[in-house]
Amino acid sequence: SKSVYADTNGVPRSGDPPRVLHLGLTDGEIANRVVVVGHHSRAELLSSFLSPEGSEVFKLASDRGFLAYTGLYNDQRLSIVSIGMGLSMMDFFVREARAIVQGPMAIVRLGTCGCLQEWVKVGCVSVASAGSALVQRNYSHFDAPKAHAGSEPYLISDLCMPDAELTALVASSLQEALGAQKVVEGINITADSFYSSQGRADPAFTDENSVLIEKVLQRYPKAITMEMESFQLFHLARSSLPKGSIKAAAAVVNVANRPTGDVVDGEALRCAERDGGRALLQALSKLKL
Ligand code: R1P
Ligand code: URA
Repeated sequence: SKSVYADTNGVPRSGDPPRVLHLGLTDGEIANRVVVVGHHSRAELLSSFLSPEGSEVFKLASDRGFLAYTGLYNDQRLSIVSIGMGLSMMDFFVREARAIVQGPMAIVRLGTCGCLQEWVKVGCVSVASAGSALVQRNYSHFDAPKAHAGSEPYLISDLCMPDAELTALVASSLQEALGAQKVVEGINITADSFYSSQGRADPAFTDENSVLIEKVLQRYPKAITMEMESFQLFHLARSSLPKGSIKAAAAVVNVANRPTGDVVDGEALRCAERDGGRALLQALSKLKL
């Protein structure tokens, strides 16, 4: 009988042509240059800037929640992929995309985030030029408190850096498109939850996170943004083989100012996604790969 998939100890594929399991894509269906986003509506919005290679822009929605578009921008082949949320989805995306693309890759994330600095207005876009750190719930601290007495409830990692050249292109392209006053550069914090490890209060769980944001800012006073994927993208890009074969950068729209409680309105978010996203397509199309 036909197996569900082959190569279970590697990067499994199924079907004919053989498709990677979760993205549902096969060789050549996405480009070496990718804008990766969290929300399908953001991907759809940006896909309107692509022109088709054939009769229409390539589009594929996988049964695991990924949505990919491939077409041309400035005569360069480019993809826009929506992955959903969190460290695992970014891991699925980077690994399975790497498996179906030949040669060097450049990946830029366009996300949304909460903002840790009072002075950064909602609707601004922040570039993680100074790197990203991961904040993880320390599971053993909660599950085996006696064995782990005195341990920290949250683990804060060292910084992981993006590709400097791609990041500089992304920052200058965003400044040109949005105006310099709308673009901020600094450190990103990626968290493994929207809730506990982002310091949100939830009376339904034991989280021990009332001083978490304070601790993060003590270690990284220039931390500006908090979201859920950029660190994983940078980490996997740096771990890719041959070394340096994936270049990564990340920009995020500030949708919520945590110190002031301000939140962005729908129209301002849509504008930042549209104009910011187009700026990222522009930056990617100019990069020498
Ligand atoms: C949480 O609401 C989601 O929004 C942010 C976070 O990283 C997380 O994925 O980014 P996206 O809007 O790109 O999904
Ligand atoms: N996305 C996040 O992960 N956190 C926020 O506060 C807003 C968007």
